[in-house]
Amino acid sequence: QAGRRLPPFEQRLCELTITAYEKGGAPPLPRVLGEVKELRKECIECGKRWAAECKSAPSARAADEAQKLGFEDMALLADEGRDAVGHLVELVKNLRQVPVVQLLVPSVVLVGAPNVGKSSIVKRISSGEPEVNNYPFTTRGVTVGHVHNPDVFAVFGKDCQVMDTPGMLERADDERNEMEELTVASMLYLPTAVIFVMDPTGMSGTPFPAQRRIRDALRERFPRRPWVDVVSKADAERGADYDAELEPAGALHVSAEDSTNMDTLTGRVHEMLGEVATVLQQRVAKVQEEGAAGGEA
Ligand SMILES: Nc1nc2c(ncn2[C@@H]2O[C@H](COP(=O)(O)OP(=O)(O)OP(=O)(O)O)[C@@H](O)[C@H]2O)c(=O)[nH]1
Ligand SMILES: [Mg+2]
Repeated sequence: QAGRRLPPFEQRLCELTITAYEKGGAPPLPRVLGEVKELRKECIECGKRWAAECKSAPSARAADEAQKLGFEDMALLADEGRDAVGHLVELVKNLRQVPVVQLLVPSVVLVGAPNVGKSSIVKRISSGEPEVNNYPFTTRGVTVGHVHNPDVFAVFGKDCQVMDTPGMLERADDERNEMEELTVASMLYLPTAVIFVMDPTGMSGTPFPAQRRIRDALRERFPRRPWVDVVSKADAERGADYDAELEPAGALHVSAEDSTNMDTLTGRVHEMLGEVATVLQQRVAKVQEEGAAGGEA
């Protein structure tokens, strides 16, 4: 319920956390909430009943006795509801672990199959030491760093975010697991540019042609996003399934290991952040205008 008042990205994170909690064997949230609501009602009724009993007791001693029985009754009720309340408490713990990302600063996300070198690139292009965010619904940490862009800073008063995503696998959208849902949600709801990373070495475990198909499917879904294609691990040998023909046009060959083309990539990142900032500024202005118009009406 409350989730519906959150910004869409955070709403999605809540949903994914709840889904993962239910998948872990907990009963469905609506049932838990129903049980807790019922328990609350019963507790209030029980309390009122015994309070009335105390009030109309013929003697102080009888009132004491009624109070004692009332407490026992309440304790029984609380015991009956222990499981439901326990589930709710556990879920709240999980929700509190969801990391907070800035929703209104220009960001760059690195997307690609698992193990292609995304986090290594985040580390190379971030200023300072990136943090690792852990989401309750995926076992993969998400590396979050920052890039200082003076123009963006002048407008937003904040550094831009650079983060990797938990990775994409090749399969249909309706089969995506939570780690992929998080990747898609980041792109859908955050003001992002994209660095798509493909690993040509065969070390990542996803064949090069499959990586290209993942890339094309995503590009088709987000055709206007500021985007740069990157082929990683330029310092290493190409794998058997690598085919130069399968590289997206204009792909940048980089290495986090020996810094090949890291400066060029950083330059591209700043350009893209500028583009994202422009779009974001327009969006913020529009929301403010609508807010002002709403206020006058
Ligand atoms: N030779 C070489 N190896 C690299 C390079 N970048 C990353 N690696 C290696 O590739 C592996 C995966 O790198 P990560 O940066 O963790 O990849 P990732 O895409 O973030 O992986 P996940 O978060 O697990 O999906 C690690 O063993 C790295 O050491 C590179 O430029 N050259
Ligand atoms: Mg990573």
